[in-house]
Amino acid sequence: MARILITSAIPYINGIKHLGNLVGSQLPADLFARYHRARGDEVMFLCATDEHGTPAELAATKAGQPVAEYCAEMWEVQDKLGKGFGLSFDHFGRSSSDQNHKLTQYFAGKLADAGLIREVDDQQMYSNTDGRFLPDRYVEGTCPNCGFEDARGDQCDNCTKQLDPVDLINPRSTISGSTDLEMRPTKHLFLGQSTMKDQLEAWIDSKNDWPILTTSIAKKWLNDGDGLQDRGITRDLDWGIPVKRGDQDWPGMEGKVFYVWFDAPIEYIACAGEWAEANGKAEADWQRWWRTDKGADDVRYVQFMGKDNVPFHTLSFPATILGSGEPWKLVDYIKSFNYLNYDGGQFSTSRGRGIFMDQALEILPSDYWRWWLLSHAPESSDSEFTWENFQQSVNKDLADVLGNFVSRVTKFCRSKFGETVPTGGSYSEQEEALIKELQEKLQFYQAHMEAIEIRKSASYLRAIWVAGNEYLQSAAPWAVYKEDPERAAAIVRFSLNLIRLYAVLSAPFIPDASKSMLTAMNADGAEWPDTIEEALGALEAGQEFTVPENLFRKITDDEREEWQEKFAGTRD
Ligand code: B3M
Ligand code: ZN
Repeated sequence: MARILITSAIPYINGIKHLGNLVGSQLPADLFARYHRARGDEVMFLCATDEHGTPAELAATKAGQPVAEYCAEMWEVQDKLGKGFGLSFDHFGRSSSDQNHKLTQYFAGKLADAGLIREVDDQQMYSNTDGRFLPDRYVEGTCPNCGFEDARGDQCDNCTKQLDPVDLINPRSTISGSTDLEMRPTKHLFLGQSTMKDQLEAWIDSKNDWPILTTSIAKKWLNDGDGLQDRGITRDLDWGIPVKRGDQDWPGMEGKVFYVWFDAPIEYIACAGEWAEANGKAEADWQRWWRTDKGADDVRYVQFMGKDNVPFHTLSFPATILGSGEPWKLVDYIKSFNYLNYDGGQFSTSRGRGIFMDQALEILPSDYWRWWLLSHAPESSDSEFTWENFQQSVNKDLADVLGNFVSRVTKFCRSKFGETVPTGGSYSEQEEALIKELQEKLQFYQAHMEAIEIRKSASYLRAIWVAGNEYLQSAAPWAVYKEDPERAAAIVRFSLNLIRLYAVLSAPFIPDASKSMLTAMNADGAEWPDTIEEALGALEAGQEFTVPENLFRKITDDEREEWQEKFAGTRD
């Protein structure tokens, strides 16, 4: 039994996430977690809300709420939507937790002890109109790297370059729009990641199995311009984790907080502490996932994220971990994603463009979305959501192939043999051939799931469904029944077993439909098959089953047009 630690990038608290966010981290991480649990591995799957920094403050101001209250409410909303999409986190934490406050301050203390933190008399952007410093997203302007005009002070969304507000061309305040900005002196802490360049580069070079998307972004910023730059890890903001050195005050840093990108990845660790507290576990129970001196040496740690988050996870966070000089678990594999676009443009939270998690669940159950999103995951390039493609995939894969198979088999059996697995007859070379075919496909399906090749996994799962449909079509028990009811009984028995098999294999992608199939087959708790042959003998003659409700319905052309129109504009 392997032990697998899985984290999804923690979504900013500033509003409901769109489907592009979902498919770039939380959903594929959930697929991987469900798969490994089904294979009998011990899994710890963690996610949380990212509650600090300018995104939280700006959103709270817009909502007219105190930021702490805004975050508490939005955590509830995101938690509920995550559950609605079947995201099976072991814990959904908050980066504002006590655990993260303590651990972030602890890491800062360790890094300072190691001589990796410098106090810098810095210049920061100050807005005369707003009467305050403007860190990170409080400033927007033109990206010096690619010329994108709406680059944010912390990062360019277009080219992923990490920025400082001072780098922007034609900077403006996002609070007031004012361009009456000046540089004012202020003191900040800088993490000396430049001194760790060689160590980081050697570590990244040792990861020759990582996706090219991950390593290419890491290498790009590792060797950008003058190489890896030291990063400011504190900010002049009210909301956040107060700057401390362990539990000691940090003279000169009063009233300042850590930079959100310093504390957010530390929340991956703190979240395990929150999990322990919420479940009455001991410190050792979470440390065995995170400390290599406390049992985490045999853990495989996999992270999921969108490509814009890669620099922070390949460079900044490892610098924190390595720099601490302590035996914290480093990531083993980083699965990163390109962007999902929406109907000819980009999904956009700030412009409310696209489909958001709450809206998606209002129109269709989560399995429909999970299937489409995962089977179209933007792995090797950006991909695009269109309503035509969504309608086509749902109607074909889910309704015509899988749903129709289940419905035909169970309804035919009920009408001819009743709601029990029929007795009699024997299997022929048709069944043997299918067993062989499915055994091969299963091997590929498993191999792609292990390798986190999501589209390929989906296409093998689809092929497994299709093979059953083709078998049913050619075995044609409804035709055979007239001449040879015993043989028809054998075909139906075999097909009912296929439903049980499909339920098990499909569960990571479409957990709700899988549950319905298992319940209908009276097979709750069915386990991942060792061999197809064995699995297809699990339901024995005489066992009762029920005909499930239609698993999937088709999306009509009228609905497609209606939704296309409804989601053409922007939400408020
Ligand atoms: N909250 C960015 C995002 O939601 C950021 C990820 C943090 S992961 C430690 O895309
Ligand atoms: Zn740029």
